[in-house]
Amino acid sequence: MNGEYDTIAAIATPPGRGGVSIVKISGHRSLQIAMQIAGQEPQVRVVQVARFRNADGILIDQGLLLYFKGPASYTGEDVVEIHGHGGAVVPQLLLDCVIRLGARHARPGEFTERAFLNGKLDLAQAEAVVDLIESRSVQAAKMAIRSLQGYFSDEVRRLSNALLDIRVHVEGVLDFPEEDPALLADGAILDRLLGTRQSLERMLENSRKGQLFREAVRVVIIGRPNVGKSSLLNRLSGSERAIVMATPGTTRDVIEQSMFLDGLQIEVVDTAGVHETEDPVEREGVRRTLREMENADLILLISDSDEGLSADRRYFEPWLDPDKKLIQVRNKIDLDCDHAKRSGSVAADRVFLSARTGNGLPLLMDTIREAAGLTIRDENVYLARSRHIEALQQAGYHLGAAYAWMSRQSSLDLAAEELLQAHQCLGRITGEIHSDELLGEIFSRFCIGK
Ligand SMILES: Nc1nc2c(ncn2[C@@H]2O[C@H](COP(=O)(O)OP(=O)(O)OP(=O)(O)O)[C@@H](O)[C@H]2O)c(=O)[nH]1
Ligand SMILES: [Mg+2]
Repeated sequence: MNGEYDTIAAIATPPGRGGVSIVKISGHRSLQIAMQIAGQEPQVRVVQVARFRNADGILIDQGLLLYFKGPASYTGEDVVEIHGHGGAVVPQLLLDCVIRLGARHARPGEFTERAFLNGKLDLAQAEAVVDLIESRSVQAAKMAIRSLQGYFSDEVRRLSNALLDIRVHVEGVLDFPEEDPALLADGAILDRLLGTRQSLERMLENSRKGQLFREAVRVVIIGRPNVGKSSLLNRLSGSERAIVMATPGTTRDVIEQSMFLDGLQIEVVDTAGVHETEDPVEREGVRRTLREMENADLILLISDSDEGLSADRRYFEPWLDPDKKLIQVRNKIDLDCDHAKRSGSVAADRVFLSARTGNGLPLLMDTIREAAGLTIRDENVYLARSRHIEALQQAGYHLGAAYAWMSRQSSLDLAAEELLQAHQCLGRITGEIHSDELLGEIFSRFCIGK
């Protein structure tokens, strides 16, 4: 592929102050440009110390030079990396030199796009590159690196190959019906189709689970005034983020705090206590609380007495969405020695704790993890994107239709068409089938220099 595309360049490190910056060049002119700037011939895969000069021979910087000869490089083309000093000026001067010597500015994601076009990565792997860079939790990063290594794509390909086998059979019967009439009648091919469909459903389920990890889980704390909502936010986040006072009506606005729970990012939201009031500021606070409840992935309803557990549930009932997960929390158990003793117990979705002492907090963490579906330790859960899930869903739909036609032993040609459609859906995930628009949409979301 070398020589097919023009030569591109970009600063691959983030802007601003920093010890080191990297200017990356990819394309058939990379080596020549590097030689002109460094005044020496780079050795393949050898780190060399070099002085970098502009076209007038003026020294700009000194640093390291690295050369990967295509196709054994990230993009599959000749790639040179110039490692210079960081900061606002030097990397830009180096890039200007490279551009003057015949490269052009790379678009966002263009290096990875070339890696895809040159067959170094498939499309799902290329997407994993940006997922890894943008991962917001340790779990998400782990899933992204697994996808980058090809585990997700391998699974898609396994399904795709199984489908191809079935298609070959069906097409064979269509072409030579007289030669092998028993081929479909014995049910073996139908069983295989069913098996493939089940594998696809499993993969879809695991992809849906993984989607949870793409964004932070929003946990909204609600309750009547003064029950200890702000105290709980502070305790969960280990900060003094919210004001805590003995006076009811202390919190009037929505307060958000980001935190990590076992490497997973959650957004904890403290709200104003809900009650009837004529105070316009408090009324606005209550309105905002109710709005936050709509945006929540998970709601923590706090009460500060045993009676409150049922009474508050009834009070909030009109605003509770039955499809939304709810955990009821009985706070202030330190004031009640019976409860303090059994802080480790949990009745259904009720947790007993003290925001003041921290007693019972680990149990709340476990319950949050469980309720938000974050207890997944399954290696096969994928950080899938919506487009992957849609493609899997469509493939499942076509397989269902193919099964229906085949089990009736009629309209085999329609079954073959459905199988072809399903096969193409899978091909779109890994990019075997792609359009320029799709590539544009995927790679434009990358950062420049990747
Ligand atoms: N003993 C005890 N007191 C608590 C506990 N949690 C909170 N409090 C006290 O309860 C009072 C109210 O606490 P906040 O956290 O401000 O309650 P809130 O629900 O945010 O109150 P508003 O914002 O006014 O709705 C404060 O005096 C806290 O010190 C607890 O676990 N035990
Ligand atoms: Mg408060």
